[in-house]
Amino acid sequence: MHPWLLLLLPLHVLASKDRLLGVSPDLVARYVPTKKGSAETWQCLDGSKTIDWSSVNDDYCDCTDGTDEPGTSACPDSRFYCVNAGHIGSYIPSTRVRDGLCEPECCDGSDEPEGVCPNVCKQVGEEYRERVKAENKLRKTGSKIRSTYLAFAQKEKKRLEEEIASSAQEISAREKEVARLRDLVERTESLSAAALEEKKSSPLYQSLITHHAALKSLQREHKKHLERETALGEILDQLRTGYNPNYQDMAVLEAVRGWEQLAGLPHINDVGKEDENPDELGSDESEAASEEEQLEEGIWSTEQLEHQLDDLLATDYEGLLIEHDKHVGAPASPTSILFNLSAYLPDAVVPQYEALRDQLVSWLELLGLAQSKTDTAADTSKAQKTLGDAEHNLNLARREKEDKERELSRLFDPEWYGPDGEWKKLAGTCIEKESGDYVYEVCLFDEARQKPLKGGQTFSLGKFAEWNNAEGIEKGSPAYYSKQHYTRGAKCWNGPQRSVTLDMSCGLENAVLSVAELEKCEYEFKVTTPALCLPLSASDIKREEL
Ligand code: MAN
Repeated sequence: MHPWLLLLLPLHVLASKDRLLGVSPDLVARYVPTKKGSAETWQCLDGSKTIDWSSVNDDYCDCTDGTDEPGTSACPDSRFYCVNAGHIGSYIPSTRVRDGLCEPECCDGSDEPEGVCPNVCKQVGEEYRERVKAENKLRKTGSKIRSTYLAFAQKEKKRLEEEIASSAQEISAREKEVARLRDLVERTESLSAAALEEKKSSPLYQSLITHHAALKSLQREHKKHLERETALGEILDQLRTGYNPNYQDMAVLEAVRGWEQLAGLPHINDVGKEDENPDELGSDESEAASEEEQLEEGIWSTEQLEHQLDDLLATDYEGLLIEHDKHVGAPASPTSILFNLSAYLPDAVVPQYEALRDQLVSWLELLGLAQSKTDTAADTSKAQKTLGDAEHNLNLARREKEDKERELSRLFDPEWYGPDGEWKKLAGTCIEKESGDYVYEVCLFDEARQKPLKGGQTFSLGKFAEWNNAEGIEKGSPAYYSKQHYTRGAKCWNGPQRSVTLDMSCGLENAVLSVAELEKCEYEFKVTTPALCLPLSASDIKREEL
């Protein structure tokens, strides 16, 4: 309450001015005694008790709610109101009343006995008003810049909406194109399959297939014979090592001798004697070598037959057929006559003829009545490539549209660019500050970095995560937008991942004022921005006056 308001109070109240010490202006009207004859009584504010008016502010706590002692420290948990005439009134806990200390909140010194604390409210009030004035001036100018941010958001909304609409059109055109190309690929593929079937009926291909079948049969028979030979060899080996020479059975002896000769084995009776006559062995070896078959050029050796025949039989004959076509030239297509005709025409009409021809061919191709002059396999892969490219472009257009939709949804989202989109203008704006051995940079809504001045690794200090997440902070309130958190930066050696908190306030420029590493790898940037310069309200302007 202004001091002159006291003049309006009834006389009996003025007389008991001390009773009103520490009472806030909104409660003054309730500190009035009730008169009954010469007695004056008063009721505690919670209505729990009626006491003598003289007991108010008598430094003894009577009321359970402590309201009888607004100007002393007698009741715990009560508040003392400093009038602070010339400045702004404020409360202090009553425990700080008459403790011999001058409270900065009580510039009038009313919490202490007269003469203890000087009344400095005039000077404090003037300084305060100057400060408020400067702050208001800053906000006034800053809010003009801020309003351009709001206008920017509106333009962005329009731009994004238009771009999304045109993206949607582009996507639908691309979808149709993809569908058309997919159909074309399917048709080309079936055409190409039919053409392949046709080519397969060529005598050369048929003969190749017959050769393949014969070779495969021979391979099977060959394998069978080899197995048979091995089995017979085992039988004869048993006979050779197990027969009784004393029986002089000539048929057995001849069979053994015959087998030994065929298999290149020494006679069983001579086994173990080779060491005594090394010369003989040497001559055997040279004989064996000289017996090596001399193969005609191109004829396969046993080795090759064993190891390469399977590969040969696994040949892709259809692939060969397509390759073969390329070597010998594609068969004449229904359109080929059109291509050869120009050679017979007078030079003057050739360009018009060629233009007409190309148009006609493309119509025929479109209608599926003609194949292009290149071969069908090449057509298929060309069509597939065109389809692949079209699908890729469609996906790109879809992704672009999704990005724009995401950006639009963030535009007026309180958790992103604010309810008025005031922060959108700053998305991606990079501001920096040199501090110590580093330049600290933050690209708003993106990432913060620590760049060493003397060379070395730049560390990410984190990516934009959220606005002020402290407990009790209301989403969308000015306090909410006073802090931004950037988290999950480069891991600190033996510590957490680096992170930054931007502590932001109204300023005419987007700037980093200072940087501090409050805890190891936890940084705080003091930042100013016009986005926080809210337009002045009537009460803000009033604060300048008193
Ligand atoms: C680097 C910088 C410092 C940080 C240390 C932690 O030197 O990122 O800010 O304190 O790493 O090891």
